[in-house]
Amino acid sequence: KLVHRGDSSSSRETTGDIRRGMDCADLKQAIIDHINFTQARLVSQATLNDWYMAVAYAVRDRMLDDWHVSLGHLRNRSLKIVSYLSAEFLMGPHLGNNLVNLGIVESVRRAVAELGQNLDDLLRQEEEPGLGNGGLGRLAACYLDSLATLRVPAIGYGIRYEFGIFDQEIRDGWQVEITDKWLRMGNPWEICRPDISYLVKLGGHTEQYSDENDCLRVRWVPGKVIKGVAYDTPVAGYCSGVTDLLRLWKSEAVESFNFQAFNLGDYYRAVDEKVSSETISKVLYPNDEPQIGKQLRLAQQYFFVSCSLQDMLRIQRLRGENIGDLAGSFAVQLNDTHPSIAVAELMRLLVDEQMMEWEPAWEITCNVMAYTNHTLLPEALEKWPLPLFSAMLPRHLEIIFEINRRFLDQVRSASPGDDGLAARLSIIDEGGERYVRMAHLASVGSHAINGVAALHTELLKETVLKDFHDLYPERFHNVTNGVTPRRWVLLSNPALARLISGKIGEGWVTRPEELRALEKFAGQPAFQKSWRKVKLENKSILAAVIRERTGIQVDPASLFDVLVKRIHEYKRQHLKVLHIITLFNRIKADPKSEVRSRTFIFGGKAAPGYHMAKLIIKLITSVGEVVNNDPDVAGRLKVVFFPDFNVTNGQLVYPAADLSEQISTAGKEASGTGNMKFSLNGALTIGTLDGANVEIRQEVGEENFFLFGHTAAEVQELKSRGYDPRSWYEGNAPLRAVIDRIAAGDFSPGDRNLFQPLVDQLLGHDDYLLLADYQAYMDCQDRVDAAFRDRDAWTEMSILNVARMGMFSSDRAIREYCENIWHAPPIPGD
Ligand code: BZD
Repeated sequence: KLVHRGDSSSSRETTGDIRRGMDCADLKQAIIDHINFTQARLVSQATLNDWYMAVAYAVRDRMLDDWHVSLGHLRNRSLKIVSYLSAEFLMGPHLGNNLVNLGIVESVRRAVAELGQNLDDLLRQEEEPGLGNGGLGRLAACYLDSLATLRVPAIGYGIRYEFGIFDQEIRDGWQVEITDKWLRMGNPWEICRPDISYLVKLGGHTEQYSDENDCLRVRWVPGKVIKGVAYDTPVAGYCSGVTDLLRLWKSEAVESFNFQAFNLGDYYRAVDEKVSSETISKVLYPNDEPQIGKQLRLAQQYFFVSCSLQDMLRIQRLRGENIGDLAGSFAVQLNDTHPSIAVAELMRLLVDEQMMEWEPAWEITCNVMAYTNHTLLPEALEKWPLPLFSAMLPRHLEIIFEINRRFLDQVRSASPGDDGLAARLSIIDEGGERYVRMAHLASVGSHAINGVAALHTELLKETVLKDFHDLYPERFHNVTNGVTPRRWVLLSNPALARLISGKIGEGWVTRPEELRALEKFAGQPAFQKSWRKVKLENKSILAAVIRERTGIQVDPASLFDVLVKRIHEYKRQHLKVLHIITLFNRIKADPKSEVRSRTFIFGGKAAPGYHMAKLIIKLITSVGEVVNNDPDVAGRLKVVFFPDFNVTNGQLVYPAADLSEQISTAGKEASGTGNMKFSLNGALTIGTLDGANVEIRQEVGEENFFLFGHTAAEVQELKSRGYDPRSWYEGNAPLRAVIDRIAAGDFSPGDRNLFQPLVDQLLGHDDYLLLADYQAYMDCQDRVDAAFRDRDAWTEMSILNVARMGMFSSDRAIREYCENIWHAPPIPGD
């Protein structure tokens, strides 16, 4: 008879000792067992991937005890569960992070070494789960890390895309998209839970009927039903003893649904049905703004929201609690409007399925939901054409009409006669073709609405959601974004982490305000020297990778000037190009002119349908081609486009930067989080007063930040006066020379028309005011050059940046959400 090895008699049931051992001998045995019994290989036959998988499983085993305990807390009625609903979780590679958070990097490194392998090789073997586009998805991942670290019971709910964000290759200077087959070699971190699955209806129509109390109710008769199956990934906190849950849904066909078709011999229709059901979670849309009104995208959103809410209702029952008390058990955070259909879906579940009355259901919904806005760009605000919406979600449209009717009644009675106001607030856009405005749905159905940086929240209140702010001022909050110092320093920059901890201890990892203690060493020559040494090593590592991936040789002693983020006109990668060409022109005019040695590193993906963004990539690589090979430049300037910027590559790039470029048009970047990762790794920032740059500059001190450009208010003012880019072009000789060079085909030999659309955009509209900020940017870059010449002063500024970045830890952000929005306390310590 088999005996359960663990302890199930005590209150703390465990898996037993056998797979928990953390010493070297235990780890070695565990790894070998997984090679033999999980990978089914002899050690002598094991591939690098087998070794990676075996180590991953051995580590995962060691996460399970904490996980079981943490999952047990989900049933603890005195604890509120945070449900973070997000269409994207950009987690980055798991192995390294889990080693860091479990505190077993060194013991696993040694065990692996004694088995004849190198841990770094195994870490490189992991294909990162790219289940997000950029900042928004990565923010969700940082927040899960902080939730677990702060011991808050939490579930991240999302979609298990079979294909994540595409891999980017650069061919002939252009971006080429390659499908991301991240599951090809298996995913050792996820656990499929076929027993946790829900049915999701789509399409069809609704019917009215009378229930047993003769109440009129509505039934949704779907055109199609699919199934969502849970795939769970443990998310370990940093030395916190808590492991939270990332639950991603995969869509499948309902076996019996189309039995009819099978029986009728219509086998092919049944097969089609299966394929189309599985399509829903097949691929991540690679659109980071503007919004695309694709039907499948709405199906994805509804699919994961419905599964997640049904799962929460199941957990509520497991807790032995009433559905009516849902708001005491769960705080649901809507990560942008992508999951905002949750407002209507929860109403449907409560009213149609739990047979609740409208008013109490609405009160629960509003108390449960909270909404984070991540963009002010009008073209990025989600809205769905009514015909598309009602064809897929007929019942939800009825519910939204009813929510809207009641809401607008209130508005009208508060402001009688103001029809304009009602039209502006309405969830339905009726000015022409009709749309459902998802930001309005989220705002009406949430008790809290937040922006992601101070400036962004203010602008949100003044512009996009002004009428909502006038109506519900108390709903508005600011929670400035943050990033986890575990992945973004401890894991990615171990040398810097060691240097810091050697000086001030390790407390900063969870209490980053302790970094302030570095201030007193900022001017100390010996410490500065060690600081520079770390940076130089990181730059050398990056230089080697750049060489390997692009063939370009760069000098680690040069200033590493880095701009990595999604490619978008508002982020102004092409303003950086104007700077490079300006320097190039100075050299061409006088080859002996003093131009400091710089390496310009770009990285980022362009949405596949965003032609201007793709052309900007081509411009960068084309300018690089000319500048890098020009004899007069003589290696002083190097331009690199680092292909396939993702979390893994970010971990290489941020620690190696001297200068962080945060140059978006003021008022356009909601927050930015790359800006924080750079500064936390000792890069100085050149930036506009946009997003979180404003607060970063406040924290690190204006003397340690290179500021330039028009403010958000000045941008508005310029535009309202009628901005004329051509006059800025004509009034500035160096600027004219730069644009003329692009237009003349100097970077596109044989094709003078190649960059014409870019030139036309700049001279004709220049929506993002590059020309208006050009001179200020050049002047500021000259100040950067001068500052970099004084190595000690630069190093001091770099140290002060790190010392003062504490507030940008995602732990601080999560504490604010917990206190001000979720009212969710941590699990009490053991
Ligand atoms: O969210 C970004 C903002 O642009 C940043 O300013 C901000 O720092 C981060 C986190 O708050 N937004 C996105 O990343 N948006 C997307 O990735 C996205 C994805 C799908 C559809 C629309 C937008």
